[in-house]
Amino acid sequence: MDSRLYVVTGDAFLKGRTLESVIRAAIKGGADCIQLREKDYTGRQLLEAGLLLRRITAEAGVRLIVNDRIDVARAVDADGVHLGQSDLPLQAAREMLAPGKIVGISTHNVQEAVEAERMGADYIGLGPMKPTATKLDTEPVVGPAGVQEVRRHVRLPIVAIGGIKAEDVAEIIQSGANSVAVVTAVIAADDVEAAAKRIRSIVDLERGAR
Ligand code: TZP
Ligand code: MG
Repeated sequence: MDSRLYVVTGDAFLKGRTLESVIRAAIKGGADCIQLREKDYTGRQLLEAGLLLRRITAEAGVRLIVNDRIDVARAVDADGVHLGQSDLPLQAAREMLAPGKIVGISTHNVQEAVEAERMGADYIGLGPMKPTATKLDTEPVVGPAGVQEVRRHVRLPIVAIGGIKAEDVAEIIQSGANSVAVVTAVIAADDVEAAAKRIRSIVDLERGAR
């Protein structure tokens, strides 16, 4: 599952704007994968947000991934799910999802990354790249050095995450990540489209250079 700019939702950062307007702007700026991640939503709220995101991502030809909830992913016909180390195992997700759906796994070290690849993940999230206030229970910082190390052991697409700002992106891609995933760098930006565009252009530039 190749992506270049993977934007993860966070409704605490919408600043009174609608989810629809912010995600449309992110897509316009170059986001090519959107993850619905709202830890405090009820099932019904997730379904509603998922249906909205499915409509706008389908229109734009952008992927939609649902965090944690395989049931919600199925209900909104998302392209896949993103699962953490404590969520349902990859095999269970495969059994519940239609063939061809994407399963991404959060990883924090070489061992988890190798295991995710062995189990047949479509991509790995790897992080955190830097300290972040967006997720409170993060593992220790892995950083670009961690990306380099994991790159030596897996062939899977690596989506770097955690504390990433535009100025960090070049080094992360140079270290072997395929893509960057961000919440605040795009969602909390005053100009969401411009923020997405800036990050996307750095990813494109650095990927072209290798
Ligand atoms: N998983 C690891 S760090 C993180 C997630 C969801 C939060 C990333 O948010 P931000 O604002 O891009 O640091
Ligand atoms: Mg999870």
